[in-house]
Amino acid sequence: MKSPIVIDLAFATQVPPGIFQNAFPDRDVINISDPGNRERDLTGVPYALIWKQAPDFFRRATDLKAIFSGGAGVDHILGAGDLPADVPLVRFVDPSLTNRMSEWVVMQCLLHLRQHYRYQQFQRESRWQELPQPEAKEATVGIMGLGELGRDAAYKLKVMGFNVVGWSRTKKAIDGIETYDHSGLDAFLAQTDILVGLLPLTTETRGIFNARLFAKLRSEGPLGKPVFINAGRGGSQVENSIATALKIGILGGASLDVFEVEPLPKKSSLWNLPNVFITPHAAAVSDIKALLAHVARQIARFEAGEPLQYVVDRQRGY
Ligand code: NDP
Ligand code: OXD
Repeated sequence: MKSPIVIDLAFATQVPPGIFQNAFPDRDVINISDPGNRERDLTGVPYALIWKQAPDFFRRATDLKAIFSGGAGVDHILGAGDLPADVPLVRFVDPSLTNRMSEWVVMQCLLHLRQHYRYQQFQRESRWQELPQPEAKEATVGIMGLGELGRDAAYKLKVMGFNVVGWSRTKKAIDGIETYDHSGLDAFLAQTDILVGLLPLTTETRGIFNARLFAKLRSEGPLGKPVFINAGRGGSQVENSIATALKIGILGGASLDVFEVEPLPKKSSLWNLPNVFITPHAAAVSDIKALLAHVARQIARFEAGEPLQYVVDRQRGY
């Protein structure tokens, strides 16, 4: 048998039985969500696949050689005080995740472009009424975060006809898309009608989507007022500012998949504001088969002495 792997995925209770062992047929697989494994000794286990792991996880798994995140984001792991400093942390990058995210982003942009919220209201009132419908090319979508997800969303929005601009920490060259680096934020915002957040949560991005930023978006574009869409992390947005901006007309609408506190508390005013679409952190869920195949591939590379892919830069925080 090869070295064992411990799995502590918050969503493990919903996966089909046997799927973990099938993915690693030649290893002992310790699934923490199995009642028999709750107290298992994890010393000597070199690999961990985790998503919202137990608070004592790193105190128990003291001999890790590689840690795999169950998702693309790693803020949930980097925030653990007892995370071992020198163990590589690998995030999940896969077309199954990227495609799902782009589907969600394109759908939200189209819902706002085509005023779907109002048409749904009209339908409930059995009201036959047309609204002005700008074409995608008249609207500029600004994407904050041009990584694996942001770049794919940019291409697909472009295919739909949107004018797309992008902003990232370091300057990117993407065909047909005007890009800005960190210093170009204001110029980027000034032409953005639909702002899409696909940023990781770091000390730099925490609270970045706030009243000051919303006030810099293009205010008289084809949608009337700018729209804010976020599927990165809720910690990057200030929800009071979003609600206020919607109420006073700085923003004309929003689509939110991520929240400061999840699940979004029932008392949040965001649930009931007009032209707001809310999804429960479901824009791009990790496909379990694809995730396990990715981890198996990375372990095979590691054991063959090849470099791991998608290793998180701890300094940058993503
Ligand atoms: P990547 O690491 O590939 O890309 C991150 C992008 O953000 C890069 O372009 C990076 O810039 C940019 N960035 C980071 N920090 C800053 C900063 N301070 N200022 C400007 N730009 C910055 O991540 P992914 O695209 O794979 O994923 C992005 C995030 O999406 C994840 O971290 C996760 O939080 C979220 N996510 C949400 C899901 C959901 O279902 N809602 C599903 C999957 C992911 P640069 O290119 O210069 O490094
Ligand atoms: C992720 C997520 O980071 O689902 O993959 O949020």
